[in-house]
Amino acid sequence: MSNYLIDRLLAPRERSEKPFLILPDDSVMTYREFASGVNRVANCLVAGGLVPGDRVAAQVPKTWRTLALYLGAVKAGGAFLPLNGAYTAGEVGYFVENAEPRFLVCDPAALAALAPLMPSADSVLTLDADGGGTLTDAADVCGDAFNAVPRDADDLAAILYTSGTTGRSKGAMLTHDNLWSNAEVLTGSWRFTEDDVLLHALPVFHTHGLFVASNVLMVAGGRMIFLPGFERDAMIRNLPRATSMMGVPTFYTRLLDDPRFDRDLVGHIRLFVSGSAPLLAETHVAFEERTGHRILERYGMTETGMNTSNPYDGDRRAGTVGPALPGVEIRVVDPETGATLPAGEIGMVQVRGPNVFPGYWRMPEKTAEEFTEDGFFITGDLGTLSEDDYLTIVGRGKDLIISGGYNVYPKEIELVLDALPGVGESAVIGVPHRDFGEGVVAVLTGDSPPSEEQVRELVSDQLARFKQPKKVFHVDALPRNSMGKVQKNVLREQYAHCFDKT
Ligand code: MLC
Ligand code: AMP
Repeated sequence: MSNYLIDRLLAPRERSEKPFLILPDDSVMTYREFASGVNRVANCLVAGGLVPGDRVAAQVPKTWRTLALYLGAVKAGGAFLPLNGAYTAGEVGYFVENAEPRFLVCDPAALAALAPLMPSADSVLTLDADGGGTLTDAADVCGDAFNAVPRDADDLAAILYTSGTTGRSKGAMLTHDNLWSNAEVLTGSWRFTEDDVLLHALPVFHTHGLFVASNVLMVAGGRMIFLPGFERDAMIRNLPRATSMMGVPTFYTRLLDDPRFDRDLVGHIRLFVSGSAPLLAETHVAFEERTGHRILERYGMTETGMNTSNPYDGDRRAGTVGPALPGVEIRVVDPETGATLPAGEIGMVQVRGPNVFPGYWRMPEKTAEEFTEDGFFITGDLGTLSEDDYLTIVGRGKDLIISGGYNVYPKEIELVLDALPGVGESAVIGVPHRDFGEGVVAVLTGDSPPSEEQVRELVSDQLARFKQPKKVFHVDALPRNSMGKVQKNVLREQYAHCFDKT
């Protein structure tokens, strides 16, 4: 047995002198140099006691070393567990308690707050925005050769946490083959080759930036302009030397807002991909008018990787997410009966394929609830298939807000708000936001509910900034239906324009 993912993703290029990463200071890192970095990390983790199956959690800034940590952990037989840098120590505490990682790698600035979460000082390492820290110190004195620890197609390669409708986050377990099969299919479907240069400005703690973007470029043998995040001037500066870009819709609306973003700037680009949140058809149209490019929209999830994609050749239809990718099955069913619906009817989207995860970490009941008997994953998204199998996502059966590509589950926020002094009850909704697609809004009842500013202050230890309500409203009572359920649709309508001037 070999290491399934590493053998396919990295091993073929381990000795290649071709460029892999163009770093923020414009220096170039070859595949060989990167693979050496991966090996040093793997050696360092094993020397520190990592055994196959152990988790390696990381809440670190985005640098090439973050990618090396991901693959170093996998090559050493472990599972990578990346965490959003915006999470508070309280939020990280839950993930650590739930996943029991062997190592937690964090920004040195967060060390004092996070170290107490781990059982011993030697299980905490640091990595900063310049690539320095105790992980780097330890890795740099390790050898740059490492025999990959054997791992099978069905072994765990990563755990990515997604919030749940009940407020408790669930760790989606992703296997070597989940990651490999999806990367291989996407590379072919989107025609990535070693001539490609991807402008990479997404975070690498989510499926989109970590697996879709980085894995695909490795499969193709292409290179990435690896930026620490989305910053408009850096995007404008780098677009002319890229052949492709992947982004959430906010990337596209922000670029369109910049007069420098025009046809000439993107003359060298062959492909723009959008996903993680709905791209408005009007953005698609405005983008084509400005640049001559039709954005290729695709649809995926943490639990499944990518499920559907508009075609590379052929009709990229605005407002749709395209047909199922090769090897992936999509069906739309009646949420009540489970019966497959004919084309044109709206129902629950279900997916099956090698990309679909085996389940949630240590939550067999939750896993069972979200799969059908014949092995389809119930996505929680509502959609409809056309006669020629293009999927359109029309809404969500799950109570979820997607803000700038980050998921926010209202229940998690409501549990925190309900516990604040002066609050009777709360309802959290997502309403249209020009920049983030949806913005988080809280509606509170109670004798003397806290103001918007007070809410942000009071929840700052418990909720990452992107989850905090950007607007807070006070009402005497929440609207309810005859069953006593809060009518969020009424609230969404009532506050639909509250961000219009933002
Ligand atoms: C930042 N802020 C956000 C936010 N991002 N608020 C709501 N939603 C967001 N997404 C807040 C900050 O807390 C801060 O608040 C203020 O906005 C400015 O912060 P910033 O750091 O300057 O923002 P910026 O760097 O511009 O970030 C915006 C962004 C970023 C859109 C570039 O959010 C981003 O990179 N999103 C991509 C998410 C992603 O990769 N999703 C993929 C999930 S995978 P304050 O109050 O402090 O001023 C997935 C599967 C699939 O879904 O299909 O791909
Ligand atoms: P996550 O849990 O972060 O992986 O988010 C997955 C969710 O993002 C999906 O269930 C969809 O609701 C949403 N999503 C991803 N891509 C798209 C898209 N292209 N259009 C609409 N929604 C999308």
